[in-house]
Amino acid sequence: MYFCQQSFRWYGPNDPVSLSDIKQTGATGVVTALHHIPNGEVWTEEEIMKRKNMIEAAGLIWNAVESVPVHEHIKTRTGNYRQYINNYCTSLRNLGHCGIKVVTYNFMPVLDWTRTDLSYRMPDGSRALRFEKSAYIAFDLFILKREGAKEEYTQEEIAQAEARFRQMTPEEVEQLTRNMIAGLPGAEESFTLDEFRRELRRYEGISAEELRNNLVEFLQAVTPAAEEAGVRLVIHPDDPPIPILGLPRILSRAEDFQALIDAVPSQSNGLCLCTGSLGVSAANDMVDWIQRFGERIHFVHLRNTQRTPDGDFVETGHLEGDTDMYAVMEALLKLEQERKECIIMRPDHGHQMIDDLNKTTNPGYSCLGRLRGLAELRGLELGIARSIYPNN
Ligand code: DNO
Repeated sequence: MYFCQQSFRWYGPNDPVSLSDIKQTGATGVVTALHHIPNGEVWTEEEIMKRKNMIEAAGLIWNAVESVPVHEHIKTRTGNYRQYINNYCTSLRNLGHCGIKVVTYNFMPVLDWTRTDLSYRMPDGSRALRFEKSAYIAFDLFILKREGAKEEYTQEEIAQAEARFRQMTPEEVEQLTRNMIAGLPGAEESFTLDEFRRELRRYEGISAEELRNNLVEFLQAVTPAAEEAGVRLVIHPDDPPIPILGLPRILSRAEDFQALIDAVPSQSNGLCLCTGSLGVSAANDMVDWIQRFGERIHFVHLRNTQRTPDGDFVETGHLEGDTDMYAVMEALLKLEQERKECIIMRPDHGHQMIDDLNKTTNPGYSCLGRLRGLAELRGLELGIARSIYPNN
């Protein structure tokens, strides 16, 4: 019987969650990155092995990289992008040699992932991440003051955002600004407002079409190295799957991923199925994605969200929310039996709860919330497995 490879994300030696904490969650795999290496530079075998040995000394396995970041010059095909692509190939070869065979990346311009509130109080007293549309539009129009932004919203949206902005204290404005652009964990860059405006300018005139072409050219250049090294690249979808600050978005819908595999059929062109990111859009049916793209899915982030009719969403518990986690887990288990392969899975995000409420934690990546998520998911998996495959 093939089960998910239960894993936990680790931000490296500076993570307040230690490897021994992770060992106690029941996870067997660790998902990490060499966050100290600047974007675009080569990950040497020496640095990779240092990290790998550290993880193995704790009785765990480094099973996926999340992420080898794609330099902005590659996304925009400007500046030193050729050199960065070569470096990317070298990093993939080095990872492959060291036995790390799944590499996550994303192609979201400037921002990796976006929320307006990192400490939203849930009814049970825990804290969750949330995206509030009016606060987001207020940031765009009245804090960032992005040129041309007004044309992208309806009169009603603008009026609501204005009312929301008027209610904010200066501290709330500062907090919102920080949440939006100061870099959430995993995003390797953080910006001041002026730097951020400069970054946005890089994308002026770059349409979604052009960004997609740049992604295809990137993949055409790196998949041969990945194949040779036995590495499967998995793209992380847009989080959230809606246009952000006028930037082009190219991985929000099933058609987007279909277009990508049509353009670059290499088996190393895979998907990181993130149910929390994709599930924000009602158009994305996660079971359908699993059935449709099953052979390309090499890494799964399980997380849940609850949408409101106004376009807000909050990160709920893993088994609550709009995504039917039972159906997702059942589809995944069936896929694993068909493929005769265990797929790497991690509980994505979790609430800040219990003792973690008094600690400084990486938003979304405190220990206890994710431990709860993992415990629920592994119980769900075992329950489904026993009921549909009673003889195993
Ligand atoms: C957020 C994560 C992202 C993800 C990257 C992958 O919690 O899902 O930071 O790691 O987008 O490249």
